[in-house]
Amino acid sequence: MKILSIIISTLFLLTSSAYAQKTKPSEQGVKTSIENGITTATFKVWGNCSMCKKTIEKSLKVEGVTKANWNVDSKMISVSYQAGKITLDQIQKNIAAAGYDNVAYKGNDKAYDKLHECCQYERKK
Ligand SMILES: [Cu+2]
Repeated sequence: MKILSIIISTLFLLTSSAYAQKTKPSEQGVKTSIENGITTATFKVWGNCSMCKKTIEKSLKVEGVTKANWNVDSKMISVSYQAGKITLDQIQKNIAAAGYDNVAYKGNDKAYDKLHECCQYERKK
């Protein structure tokens, strides 16, 4: 009986830690897939126009990111990266530092204020 309770508590710990990982803020509202060692994450980034697209994508011209494409219409970004070189969290921080709200972080206010008038999108609530 003691062994059984150890097994049950181990299972409980495993499932609860798996649950905790799934609900990390940086991973909420993010779809990821891995192919040939490259992770691709898709998530929402608030923004308006093609100038926003340039700014958002420029914030991801960093080591480890192999591709970044923000869609003006759907406001979804698709980022491909090498998980050993950069984390999803860092990617989302870079976008926020450029002034853009995203699923995990609110955009930096000073950077937002410096954006072109047409780029001052309606902020995430
Ligand atoms: Cu814009």
